[in-house]
Amino acid sequence: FLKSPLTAGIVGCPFSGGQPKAGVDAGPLELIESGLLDDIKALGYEVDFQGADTLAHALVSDGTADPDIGKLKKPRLVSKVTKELAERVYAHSSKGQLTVTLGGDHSLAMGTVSGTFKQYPEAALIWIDAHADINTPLTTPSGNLHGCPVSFLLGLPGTSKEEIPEFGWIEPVLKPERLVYIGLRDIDAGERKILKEHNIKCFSMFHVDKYGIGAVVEMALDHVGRQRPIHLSFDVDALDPEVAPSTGTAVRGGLTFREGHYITEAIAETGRLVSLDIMEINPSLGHELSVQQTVSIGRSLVRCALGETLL
Ligand code: HAR
Ligand code: MN
Ligand code: MN
Ligand code: MN
Repeated sequence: FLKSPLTAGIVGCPFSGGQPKAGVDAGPLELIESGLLDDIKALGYEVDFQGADTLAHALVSDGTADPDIGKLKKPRLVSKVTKELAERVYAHSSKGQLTVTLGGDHSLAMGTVSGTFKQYPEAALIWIDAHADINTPLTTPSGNLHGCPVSFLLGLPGTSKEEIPEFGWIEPVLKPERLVYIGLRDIDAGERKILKEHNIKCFSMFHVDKYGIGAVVEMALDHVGRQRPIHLSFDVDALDPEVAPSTGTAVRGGLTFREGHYITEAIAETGRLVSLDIMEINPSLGHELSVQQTVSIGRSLVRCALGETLL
């Protein structure tokens, strides 16, 4: 799917508006400053980098008020930023580049997945997370849009143009059978119902323990189909908080360092990765060592997804 010379299109998204904690918007710059671009070049990729703050202009408030819509918080801001992001991701994808989006909170996936699937309508979405992020405007307990992106991409009840015109630009590009989760362990009641109703494949931490990460990734790839382009959306809170502490909604009992990296390596091995998100690194949470450790993991996940450990 990708054109040679292999080019990584890097999109930095300093955005925190999909959740309440400040600091997650500093994730992209920390990743870049830690040397991520040189890492990627060293792997043999050309780098097309638009700046750690690619979307910064979209973040500047134009003065319009952004009151809640139902429970949803900052809906217009999230919509505006993710719409812009979708265009950026599509611009990279349509040039045959492997797009790497650095978040920012996970509401950004509304944009990344929309942009990727515009170029690759038959793609599969592999979502690595402690959370399912599949709440709808009707089920969200918090109103935080980083808990909702998948429902918009699937076009679930409550997300249609008629019901919420503010997000009318999002097309329901995703089919439930092309979506698979790994790492889940904190699911809301409404989400559980949605996952069951739509028969969405979920490998929770129970399954990772039961079958081992190697088998889980094989089953995940078999489920979505082996020939499809892959969008990998990686929320670092999928990792255990002892491994990646600097994130806004840490949940105990997550993926080990190796399990997290194994996932990215196995996806790299397929040769079908077209888009990667690294989300929810919050450099303002935890002590300096925790932050360094978390940023460093974000960076090595990108390297592994781009093939570093394939010989
Ligand atoms: N399910 C909860 C909600 O909707 C929390 C999920 C958001 N946390 C994340 N996303 N970091 O993966 O509010
Ligand atoms: Mn998430
Ligand atoms: Mn999460
Ligand atoms: Mn929860």
